[in-house]
Amino acid sequence: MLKLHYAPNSRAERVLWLLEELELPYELNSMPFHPEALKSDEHRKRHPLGRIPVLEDGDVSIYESGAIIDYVLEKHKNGGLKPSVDSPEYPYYLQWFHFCEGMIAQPMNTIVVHTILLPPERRDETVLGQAQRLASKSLTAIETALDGKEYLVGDFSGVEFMTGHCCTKLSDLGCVTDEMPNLKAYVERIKARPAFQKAISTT
Ligand SMILES: N[C@@H](CCC(=O)N[C@@H](CS)C(=O)NCC(=O)O)C(=O)O
Repeated sequence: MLKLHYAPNSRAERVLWLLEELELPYELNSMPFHPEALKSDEHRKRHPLGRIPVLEDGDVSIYESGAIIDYVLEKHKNGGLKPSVDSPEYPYYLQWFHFCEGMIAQPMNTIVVHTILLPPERRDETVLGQAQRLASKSLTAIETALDGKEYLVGDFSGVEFMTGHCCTKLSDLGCVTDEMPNLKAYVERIKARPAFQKAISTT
């Protein structure tokens, strides 16, 4: 049985959404998003930095959301929800899959820190502005890529659990503007999926 170590409103939603979308049986260890749980000795044995998500599958215990998603698709979906290596779409699948942690996650974290987590007197407008500009450039690239398309690479694919999930979070943070109609529709399309709704409402 798969076991997901999870906290609400975090990257662990990506994996929960995937498991729900694939209708795989799983056990959920939902932890509070708090150092007491995440930095405990017990959880540091699963993840040396005390982070989530972590997925256990028998003797396997793996972290990094992208690695987990790729692992589950290969191991439990026989490579489904991703183009085959020979497909012309494959390089773009890899590109958009990695765009999430490579380009969007860092400015998104900074925006969360400087608009929500830090008390107002410690927020830095310069740092926030830089992050917002980088996020906006990345979102504009996605907006262009979505022209005439419902999903980033062919039909609904593994990319959505990564870059698609980031887009929903940046939309919630007010970074998806009226100048990004393709992206707005994409976010709505993702948010309408029952498996996504189940994942984001799980506490
Ligand atoms: N690149 C990692 C990032 C993992 C990560 O930073 N997770 C956050 C939640 S979104 C976390 O556990 N933060 C707790 C902390 O920083 O103490 C991944 O994609 O899994």
